[in-house]
Amino acid sequence: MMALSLKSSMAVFLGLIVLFISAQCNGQEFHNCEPGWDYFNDKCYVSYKFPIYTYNEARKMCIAFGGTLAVVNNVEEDLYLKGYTEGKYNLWLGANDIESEGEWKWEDGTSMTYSNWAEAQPDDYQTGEDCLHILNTGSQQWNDVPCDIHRGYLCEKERFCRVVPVGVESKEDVPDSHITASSDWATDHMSYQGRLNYVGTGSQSWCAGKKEVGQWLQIFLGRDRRVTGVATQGRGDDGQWVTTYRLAYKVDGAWHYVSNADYSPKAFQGNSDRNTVVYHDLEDDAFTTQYVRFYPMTWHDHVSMRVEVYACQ
Ligand SMILES: [Ca+2]
Ligand SMILES: [Ca+2]
Ligand SMILES: [Ca+2]
Repeated sequence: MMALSLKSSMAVFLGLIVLFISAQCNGQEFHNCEPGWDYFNDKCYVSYKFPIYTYNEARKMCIAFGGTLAVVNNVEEDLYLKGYTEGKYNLWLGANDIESEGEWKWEDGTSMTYSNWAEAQPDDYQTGEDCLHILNTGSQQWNDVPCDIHRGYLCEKERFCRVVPVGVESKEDVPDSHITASSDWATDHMSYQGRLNYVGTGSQSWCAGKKEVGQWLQIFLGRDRRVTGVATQGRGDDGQWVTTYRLAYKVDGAWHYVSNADYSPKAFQGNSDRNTVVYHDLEDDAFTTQYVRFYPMTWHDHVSMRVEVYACQ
């Protein structure tokens, strides 16, 4: 009896672990590389081939893109990166020995465990050569060259984006003051009641003050976030919901719609009942912003909705 109960508690314990792990996995979604970036071995790469950047300028470009100059970790990656030279472009890679002559360090702070120097390199030739480029000729091996000459470059960045709700529902990073609207129906039908799954006092959703196109519900994210998805829901305590909407975001003071290929604003399918959550993965339409707006275009009975925004953690 003892043995059996021990065994069954073990089974429950293991079952819980499995549940926990699968919940963890279901809570994450992984995105591939952004448009313009190439995927290889779980990383994303982009190149700029024309020789107009110093090492430091190229370095800054890659950082601005959210990555670093390419850090070559192994022979597979090295072989892959050679392809970008096309046999004619010398490209910066992310390593230098600026700090201490002869001690090569990658841009991610790691020391150089894998290397593929061309014969007689690195030679710190003449006035000194402290930056690494991949040679366009021969076997496309590596050479140290002066950091202020002009080259193209290779950037690398992480592929994965762990998608999480920004906190409209949980209120964690989105206080009431971050949820605003073009208009509100009444003091108990406010924008901040537009949180996904809101069931508090007043209407169980934001209700616009006007049943008109042009109304919006805005979420201020508090900082730049890579927005990858949105979800909407109808009004919980009444038969009102938004059936289609547009999505806009602010960059450098200007609003942009998420658009179709012909630049017309994309129409997102909204809701068809009070409580079902309709989620949209933005995929290649993902954008980086601090402000997201939902613009209801069509609705059932009233412009009423609850929302969540999803972004890379
Ligand atoms: Ca790498
Ligand atoms: Ca050197
Ligand atoms: Ca050299």
